[in-house]
Parts: sequence; C-alpha cells; structure tokens
Amino acid sequence: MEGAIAESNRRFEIPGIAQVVEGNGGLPKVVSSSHEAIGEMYLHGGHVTSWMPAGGEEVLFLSSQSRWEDGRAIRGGVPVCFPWFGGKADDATAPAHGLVRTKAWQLESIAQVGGAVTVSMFTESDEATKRWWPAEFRLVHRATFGRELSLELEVTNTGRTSLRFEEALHAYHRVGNIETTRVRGLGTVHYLDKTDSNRKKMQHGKVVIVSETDRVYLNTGDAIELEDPVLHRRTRVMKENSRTTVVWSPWAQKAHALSDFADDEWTQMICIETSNVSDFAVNLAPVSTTK
Ligand code: TA6
Repeated sequence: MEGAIAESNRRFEIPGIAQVVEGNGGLPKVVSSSHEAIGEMYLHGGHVTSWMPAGGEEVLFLSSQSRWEDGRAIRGGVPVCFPWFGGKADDATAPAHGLVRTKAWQLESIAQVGGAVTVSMFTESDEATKRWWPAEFRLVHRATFGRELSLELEVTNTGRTSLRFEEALHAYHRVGNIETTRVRGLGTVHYLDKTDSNRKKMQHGKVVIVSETDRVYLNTGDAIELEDPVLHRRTRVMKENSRTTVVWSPWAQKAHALSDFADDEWTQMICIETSNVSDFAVNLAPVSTTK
C-alpha cells in the first residue's frame, strides 16, 4: 500500500493542502485541509467520510463500528449507491445498494479551487460488476470541500445499449438528537413508506422522526433544510438532476440489528439521500453522459 500511496502523492499531492494517506483498515484516503474546510474521501467506494467547514463542526456522521475492508461498505459519510438502490429487483442475492460502494475506485485528480479543494475519483465496469449487471459504465464522483460541500456523480454509458439505473448519494448527517431534528422542504410531497409495505402517503409539514423511518419522497427537486436545535445549526441540501429524496432513520431496533452500527448511534444521525430511484430511475443512451 505504501508504494501505491507514494505514487499517488507523486502525481496528485498539493503540498500542505491535500494528499493521500493510509486511513482506517489501511485503506487509502485523500485528506484535504484548506482555509475553507477539512475533508476526507476514501478510494474505497469513492466515499466521502468527513466535511468540516472552517470554524464549524463535523457535518457528516460516521459510525464508530464501521467496517474498513474490501467487500464491506463504510457505515456513515456518503456511500454511493449505483446501479440499483436497496435490493436488486430481480435478484435477492445481489449486494444491497449496488456495486460501487464496496469497490476500490481510482483517483482522477485533486485541484485547489479558490479556497476549496476538489477531489475526483472514478470507477468503471469490469468482470466483477458484469457478473451482476452486464453493462459498460464509467462513474466519476467529484467532491468539493469548501464552505459548501458539493458532490457530483457523473455516469457515462460506455456501452452500445441504453442503460436504466438507480443512483443515490446516501448522505449520513450528524445531528445532536434525532428526536428534536426537523426536516423542512418536503411538505405536500408524496412518499413511499418502506416501513409500511411501500404504501404511498403524503407528507404534511416538516418531517419529525418518532420511530423507524424509511421513505422515498417522489418527484421532488426541491432543497431541504435540516434543523438541529441541539447543535444550533441548519444544513441546507440543494440538488440538481435528482427527482427523489430518501429520508432514513433506523431508530433503536434496526440500529441494534446492524452489526456495523453502535446501539445508541441512531440518535446522532439521519440520512438525507439525493437520488433517482424507484419510478425515477434514469435511462441513459450509449456514449452520453449524465450529471
Ligand atoms: O436509504 C435507506 C435504506 O435503503 C434503508 O432501507 C436501510 O437499509 C439503509 O438504506 C441502509 O442500508 P445498508 O445496506 O447500508 O445497511
């Protein structure tokens, strides 16, 4: 690993600002520290695990019990779900949330952009992905760590036939207490309730979490605001080219059932997932790119 990290730094390091280092489990990660923010992104899954704006606190939740190994997804930060979300509709044995969050991505570039740093990583289809999904694709995940965290997932269909896929940036937000946290911006939006046989319901007002919550909000491009009276902060999530927003809180029982999640951590996080899932899966023609 040392050699690979040294080689990556020879090509991409920005002295004093951003470099590749050995992270948890020996997995390589890019760490960036500019006057606007501190950030971390693992090559494992092209996975952002930390964003701390200057003068502020950590915005993302990362479980103390997360696994850091090939074949396992990191629990927390922003997992990239692609090309399916949740279970694979036609194959219950397929890995949850797709193929790329447990895969080693490659570093494409590190750039200083004003007071921020942009890290780009990519992954492509290969023999392993084709065993589950016979398609040719190239994914780029571009993360800009600054006063704002900007995440861009770019999918290219490098094959000859049209592709249909789901995608999500499955962001884990750190909160002071889930029971006093409020999500604004989804009022009057319909959602599928995954805790109630995917029944279609309507959101009335702010989202308040009082039990296990697993919802796919449909046909919405609106920004949402996460209100956190304990950490005294509001986080605004704006998005483009995304027609669904997933909201997830495992609550106590589900948290207990997760082997890579501590029993009490459910009070400290909420997932707000910018996505295109369910009926809003994306169709992409060959050699065209969507962002
Ligand atoms: O995004 C919500 C969800 O699909 C839930 O159903 C829950 O399973 C969560 O993702 C976590 O999934 P994971 O495969 O990471 O345990």
